[in-house]
Amino acid sequence: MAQDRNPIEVAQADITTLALDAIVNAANSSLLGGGGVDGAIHRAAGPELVAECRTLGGCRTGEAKITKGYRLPASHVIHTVGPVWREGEAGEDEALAACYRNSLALAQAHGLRTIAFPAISTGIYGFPKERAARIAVAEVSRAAAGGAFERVVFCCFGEADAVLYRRVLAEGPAFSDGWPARTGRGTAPSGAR
Ligand code: AR6
Repeated sequence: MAQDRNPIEVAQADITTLALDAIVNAANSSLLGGGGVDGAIHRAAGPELVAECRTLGGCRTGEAKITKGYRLPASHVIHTVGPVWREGEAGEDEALAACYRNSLALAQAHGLRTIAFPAISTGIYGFPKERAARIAVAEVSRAAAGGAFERVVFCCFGEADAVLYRRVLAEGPAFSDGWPARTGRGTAPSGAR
């Protein structure tokens, strides 16, 4: 389907206030709640959320699972588990990319067209923020290029994160497979293709 407008945007907000088809939760593998954005989402959704999460059997790093949104303005929550940062030597980049890919695929499989992401892994899990933003922008740009989404929001909690995401988006996604070079958008890494 042709895309009339760029569906990707940056918002500075508390993700629990967004009325979209889905918000993404940066969860842990138990899916039973925690601190950070996970705690905020569970508090705002109410106890029905953890009750549904208990039926899901947890979630492995990089994977994603979906629940209803209960008392949230968002109709669904997509729970994904980001990698804990270990100096970049334990496959963290690929695991983080998988969080975005699997969350978007799950949304698409459920016919959800508006979705917001927090900056997964960049809080308690310690993933460097700019490196994470580049991975997020690359994966979201790739998925959104197919026209499956009306809105994909990078929901930043602080102003510095919003500034970072706007800059990374303006620079364009860079893929190791040279994808932007094929479409003439963004900057392919030198030597790609
Ligand atoms: N809305 C949007 N973004 C938020 C909000 C909010 N209400 N609250 C925090 N952030 P974190 P992680 C941002 O620590 O690093 C939990 O205990 C925050 O500023 O929530 O993936 C889980 O149960 C940061 O940019 O998630 C796991 O154990 C981003 O959300 C662990 O933390 C992610 O920070 C996951 O750690």
